[in-house]
Amino acid sequence: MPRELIVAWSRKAFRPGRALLVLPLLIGPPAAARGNPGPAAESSDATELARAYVDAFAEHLRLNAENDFRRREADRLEAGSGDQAPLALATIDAESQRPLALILQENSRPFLAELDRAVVQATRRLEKLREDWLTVRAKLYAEKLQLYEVRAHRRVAGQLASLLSVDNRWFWLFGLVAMASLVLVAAHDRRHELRRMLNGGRARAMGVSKFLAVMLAVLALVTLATFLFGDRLYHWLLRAGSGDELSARDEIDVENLSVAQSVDDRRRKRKELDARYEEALAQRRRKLSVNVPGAAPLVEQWQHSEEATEQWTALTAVEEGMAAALKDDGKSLDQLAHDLKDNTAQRDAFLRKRQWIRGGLGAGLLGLVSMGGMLLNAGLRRRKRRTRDTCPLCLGEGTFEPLGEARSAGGGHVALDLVQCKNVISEHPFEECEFTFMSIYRDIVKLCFPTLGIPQAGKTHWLAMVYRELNRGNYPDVVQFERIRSSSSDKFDGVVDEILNMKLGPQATQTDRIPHPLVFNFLDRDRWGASNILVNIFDYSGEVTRSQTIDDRQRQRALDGDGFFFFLDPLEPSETQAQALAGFREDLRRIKGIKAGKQVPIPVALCVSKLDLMVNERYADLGGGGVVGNFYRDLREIGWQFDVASIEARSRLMARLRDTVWPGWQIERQIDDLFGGRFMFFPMTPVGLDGSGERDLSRRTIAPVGLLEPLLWLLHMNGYPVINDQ
Ligand SMILES: Nc1nc2c(ncn2[C@@H]2O[C@H](COP(=O)(O)OP(=O)(O)OP(=O)(O)O)[C@@H](O)[C@H]2O)c(=O)[nH]1
Ligand SMILES: [Mg+2]
Ligand SMILES: [Zn+2]
Repeated sequence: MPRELIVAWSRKAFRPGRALLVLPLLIGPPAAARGNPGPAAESSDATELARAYVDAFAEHLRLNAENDFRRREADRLEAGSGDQAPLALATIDAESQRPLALILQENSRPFLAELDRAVVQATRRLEKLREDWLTVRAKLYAEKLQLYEVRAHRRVAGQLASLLSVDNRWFWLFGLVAMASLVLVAAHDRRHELRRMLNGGRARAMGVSKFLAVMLAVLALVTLATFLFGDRLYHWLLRAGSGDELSARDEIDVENLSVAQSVDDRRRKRKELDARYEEALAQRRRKLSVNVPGAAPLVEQWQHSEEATEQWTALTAVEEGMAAALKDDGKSLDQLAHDLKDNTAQRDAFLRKRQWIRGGLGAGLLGLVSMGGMLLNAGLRRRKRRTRDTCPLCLGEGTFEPLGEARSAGGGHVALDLVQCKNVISEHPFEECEFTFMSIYRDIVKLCFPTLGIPQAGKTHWLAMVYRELNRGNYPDVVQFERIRSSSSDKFDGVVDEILNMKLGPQATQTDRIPHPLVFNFLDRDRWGASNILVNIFDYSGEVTRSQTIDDRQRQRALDGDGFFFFLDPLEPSETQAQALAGFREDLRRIKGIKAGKQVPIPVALCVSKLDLMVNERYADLGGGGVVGNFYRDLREIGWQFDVASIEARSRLMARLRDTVWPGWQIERQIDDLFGGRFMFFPMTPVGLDGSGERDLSRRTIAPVGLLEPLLWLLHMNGYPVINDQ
């Protein structure tokens, strides 16, 4: 996607009104989720239960009959009685054996055929009976379950339970989807805050997003429960609400369980019996298969009749048992129908109430999501208003006044409205903020980064060179900086000119008023939508850090930033600087109202400038070797790339050199507790490393290194992804 498109999209797509677009999602569910409210709602459940019961019951009857049959047969066979025909055959003379066997076989055939037919018929009858019974039983269960529900619904807990019943799960799901969409919108809008949090910072103004996230979690939990546990949860709640020992559903389950158990029981018995029965059969077969021609088919016939008889016996037993059970169930059903008739009014009330509950649930979820949407909308609007009305210089709110009709009058130019902050900073002498800028920038989010550090640490020189580099487009591809003209940009044009052309270092920065910030229009290339913000860099005088107290307005304003450039001067001993850092830490804690042990989640870039002048210091060995020489060499090896790894490597290298430059000053320990590890050393020089040691700028080639890293890092820590993570 071309960048213009991304930018246009990111600006347009998140007008707060769009957040409400997710609402229609919720209007879908009633139609989708409207089930039949009558007994049919449970009937599939009841049918399942009934089928389980009927099948188990039939199995139980069958096993019972078969077991009986096998026991009897085993007894009989072991006693030696039974079909003696083949045995008798053996006693007859050889010639008559074959014809006689044939006659016997023929005689038995009609009986066997009759038996087979009876089995087939009984099977068919049984199938029909099973269907009938299943219908009755399913109906019985459905009525039972509903009667129980009707009764349980008289209590509040029962009504609450139906919120979670399976037929409402689509409501929950759609509610969840709608809420999730809201949370996504909120998360996208607050992505910088989220990243700031991930980077260890504290996100501001996340109230609404947190509320939405909690709602989402609750909805997700309920939805998951209704989908996973379905009616089990509902019945459990019904029972808990009605205070019964067993719910109707439990009773049914118990009944089913007991039949299933007796089936298991019979199966186990059957196994013992089978061993005995098979043995008796085998013995019998051996006895019969005497060496008589034609006896084999007789034995087979006998065995067939044995099996068919068993089957028939079992079928009749099942049929009888089932018929009796069906009759019983019919009676129970009549009774139940009677009960239900007595409860008609209640039942109607129950059905109506359930409809109302469902309607209420839908309305509740709709309300919840609309409320979330409205809160989100209001939050977005509030923030927008605050951004629009806050002066980046004095932080006054609602103090802008239009300026500039006078300017636009002549020349036919397009009028670019200016606004000016009329905030009164002090009464004696009377002073107004007077910060002036174009009104088109009012709506853009502004980040403020002050420069701190003792006088002459190199703040102004650094900022001037940063300004020059950014103006010349020397920044990484993933970002874009655009200068915005202001009084301070004019001033810095002059400073840059002095440094480069007149080869003069900057003048000491004055403390007469809060410095006007150097403003850059910054654009990142966030893949979730590019962001456009104004970066305000305030160049404070070193006096603000060294000698001002917390009562000074300048110091107060200087400590109110989204990140700090704290300059450390390697040419100055540690005492003053350690004190300045301690004072900074203490006053920041006081201004932000942070108790001891708590952290301010603001990043601090510890900028160590004047790298090139370290060679003249006492700690450096003459001739360029030693610690400082090694440091230069290692720096060169690491290089000056803009990625996390090399920024960290340079910071580590600087931390190692710290003990040489400022023996005994535990910088990291001094600030770690307050900033919770959100600091980094940035070795740099706005002049360059060639010709190290030479103070006269006219004899130096200007080749600055490490200028932009601290700025990019502060932006990165504020949630604008500009540094490569690999
Ligand atoms: N050689 C060299 N000189 C530097 C470097 N950084 C700053 N300087 C010089 O150090 C002197 C002080 O720099 P400034 O930028 O004015 O210091 P500052 O921190 O703004 O000082 P105040 O405004 O008084 O707080 C100037 O003469 C700079 O030219 C550097 O990296 N190398
Ligand atoms: Mg300065
Ligand atoms: Zn102002």
